[in-house]
Amino acid sequence: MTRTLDAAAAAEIPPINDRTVRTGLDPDSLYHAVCDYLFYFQGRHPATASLNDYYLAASYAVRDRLFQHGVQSLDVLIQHPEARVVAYLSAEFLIGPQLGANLINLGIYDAMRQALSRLGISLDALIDHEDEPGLGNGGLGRLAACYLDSLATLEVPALGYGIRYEFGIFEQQIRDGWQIELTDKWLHLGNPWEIARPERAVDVQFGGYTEYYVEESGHLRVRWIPAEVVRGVPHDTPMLGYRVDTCNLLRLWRAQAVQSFDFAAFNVGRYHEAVEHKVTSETISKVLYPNDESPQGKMLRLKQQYFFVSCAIQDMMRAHLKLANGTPETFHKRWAAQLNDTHPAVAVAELMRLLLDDHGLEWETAWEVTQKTMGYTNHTLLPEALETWSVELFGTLLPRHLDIIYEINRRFLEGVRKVFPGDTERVARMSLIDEHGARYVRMANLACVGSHAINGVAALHTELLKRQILPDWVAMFPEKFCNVTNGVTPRRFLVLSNPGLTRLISEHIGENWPTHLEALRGLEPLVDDPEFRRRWRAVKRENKERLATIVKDRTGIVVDPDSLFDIQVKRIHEYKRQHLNLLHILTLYQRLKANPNLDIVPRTFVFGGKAAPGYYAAKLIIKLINSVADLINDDSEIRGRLKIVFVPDFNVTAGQWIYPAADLSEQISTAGKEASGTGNMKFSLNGALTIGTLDGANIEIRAEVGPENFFLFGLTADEVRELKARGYQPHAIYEENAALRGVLDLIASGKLSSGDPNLFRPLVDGLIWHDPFFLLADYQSYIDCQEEVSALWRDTETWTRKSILNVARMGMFSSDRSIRDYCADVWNVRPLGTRADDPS
Ligand code: 26Q
Repeated sequence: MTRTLDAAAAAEIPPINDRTVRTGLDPDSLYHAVCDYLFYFQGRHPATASLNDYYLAASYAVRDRLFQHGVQSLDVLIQHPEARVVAYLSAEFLIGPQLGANLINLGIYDAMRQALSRLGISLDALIDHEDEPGLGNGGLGRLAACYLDSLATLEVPALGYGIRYEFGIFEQQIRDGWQIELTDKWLHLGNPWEIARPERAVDVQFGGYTEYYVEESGHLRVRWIPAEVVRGVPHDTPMLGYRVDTCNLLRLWRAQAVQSFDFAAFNVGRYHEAVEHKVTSETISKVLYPNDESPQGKMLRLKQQYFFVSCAIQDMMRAHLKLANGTPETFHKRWAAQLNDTHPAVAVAELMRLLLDDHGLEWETAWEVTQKTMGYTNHTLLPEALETWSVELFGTLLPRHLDIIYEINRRFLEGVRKVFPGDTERVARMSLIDEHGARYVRMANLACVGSHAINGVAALHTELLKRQILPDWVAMFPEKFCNVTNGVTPRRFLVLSNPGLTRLISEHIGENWPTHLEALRGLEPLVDDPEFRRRWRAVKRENKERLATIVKDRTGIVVDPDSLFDIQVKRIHEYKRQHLNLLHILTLYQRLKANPNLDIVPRTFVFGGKAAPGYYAAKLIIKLINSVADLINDDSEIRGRLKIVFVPDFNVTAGQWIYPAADLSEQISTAGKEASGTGNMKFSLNGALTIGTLDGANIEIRAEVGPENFFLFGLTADEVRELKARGYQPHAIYEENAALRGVLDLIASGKLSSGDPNLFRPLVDGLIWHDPFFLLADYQSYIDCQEEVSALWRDTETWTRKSILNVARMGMFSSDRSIRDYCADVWNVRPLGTRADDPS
């Protein structure tokens, strides 16, 4: 790293932008590159190589071209020690399959297709073969991945830091209508995209106790004597931007025992004990916790959080001191760290510890550096999702950090008391420690106090965050708050996944729109062109046929591509109200049973999503979806006019063929509960119309596409609050609304659950007597709105116009816009292009 080459040796190094068999982008170079890998790296002959062999060979060939850019980007960073680098700290990165996305970003999709066809191999087959790394639960993890794509595309130097889980999110299967979880084995055929960097490993300490000692200089210092040390080994995955030279890194840490073997124990025959330490150390990066939104206070989860945060901060400090010749006092000038929710919030205490204990800074200086480094993004309004850790557990695992948190708290609360004298309740609310009964460390408060910026993920969410969750913090630090509405990458969620629409769009408005998504506005005048509308429908039709084929393969259910594809895919949660969707389906069913010749719009209802394994109510909703499917799909009286499909194992890959095939996007959460949503953006970007509540980013989507192009229903967040305050009585609605009563009675009757007539009773009783997510309150409004959907569907031309306008007006939901907002409002960083020709 610090070695210097003499001038002659340096002159001999081939230029990194050389085009050779390892780097050429034409079909011929790619063909030779794939063959080289097959022969010399994998030891295979093309004639006998398996699909996996070809997948690996093509991926390695692509990876060479990524590394070429990666080395260049690193060089640019070394040349610019003054540049600020973003560290995106996240317990989850749901990056999706890499081969197709990298080919798109490199601009060699067609070249690779041609290269492979010379070998008789279909590129599509290789792309479909890739198992995605499921290193996240849902929205938060996928957002982190979209942001890495945009950071590189905007040529902002950045690293993603997280955990290399050996087992990501479980694979979902459906048996007898119930969700079954199988372990994810994403690594079983090898991962060609990552490269391990054992030489950059760092050690992480746990447990033990702290000691005070006096330095030679007379300063009182603290020493942490840990009980356990675990090694973190970084595994790097290159993250290339779209058609640029910037290639950033996703650096994920794997836990490794410092000592693989205890010889003392082995030699006396205690074989199990000899490897026990190795096993427990390495458990840290074994498995992703599959529950989003309702954290449990498990020691292992806190170990995971501290493990990757400590690895990241140490790695950043090392780079700062060595590569950039920096000092600990200037850490914040080099690094902007973003906390993706509270999961990495212990970074505040870890950076303080490094600065105080390892580098000897004074408290005030260390605190200033820390605050200037950190930004905190909140992703939830659900009170049960706010992370806390019992003080006892926290202190057992991280004794030094607990001391530091106490000291941060002492100084901070002193400040609060000065600003609000006598307001002891406020002090109790803002304290980093919850002292109502058992004591807990409040991670959101730690993140707030340790950051210079706090943001929500959609306009409404930021407003509610300020009003409901953090009003005390707004009163004290109004300048810290800002909104950054989420976005999605149009490269993966349009260019890669919807090639038909991509071609049609580019034919009319040119090819710049994937990085200048506002340019989609250029489609607006085309709504008046009947031929364009016809072609628009032809693309959608093709995408629906593709989905119909996959649905048939996976579930055996035959669906009609001419029907309205009405789709809800997302994690299963009561607040997301998949069961409200079911109430609509059953309402249509009962209408048809009462009047078999009723003229209704044929619909295919598609559901997908995972339930947290311990969340019974969510699992029961999955069972109910499948029971409704069984009841309706084969009912001869329905004559195929309603079809219900639950697509198992919804993930990034499945999303890529589902979003392009949707006519209607279901975004029906209880207003005030969904922080933002990002699936809503992916659907709309692919030409689906949305039926939705005024929740999360739906509000901004509706404002952008125009209220006339969005199906709105339901109570607003304020109305929900008022109704709750007045005393909500769902039972009264049940009594008054005959159709609703009919549907709920049907569910409770046992007709949907022949094996167990009482199966769905708790669900129905919950709705009639409690209904915490206001399904009954929104039922009629939803049904009426769905009537409008059906009426509009019959007017094909008007529907198509609205579909085009949705796409044309999605510009603001590119994650490029989100990243520009973060750069300007949170990180104060500017792009550091390897090509300085495109300042936008
Ligand atoms: C925390 C502690 C212990 C175990 C698990 C967790 C945990 C894990 C994942 C808590 C929450 C999550 C994920 C939350 C999430 O995905 N939130 C979603 O974030 C999206 C991106 O901002 C938003 O669009 C969604 O509205 C929000 O629900």
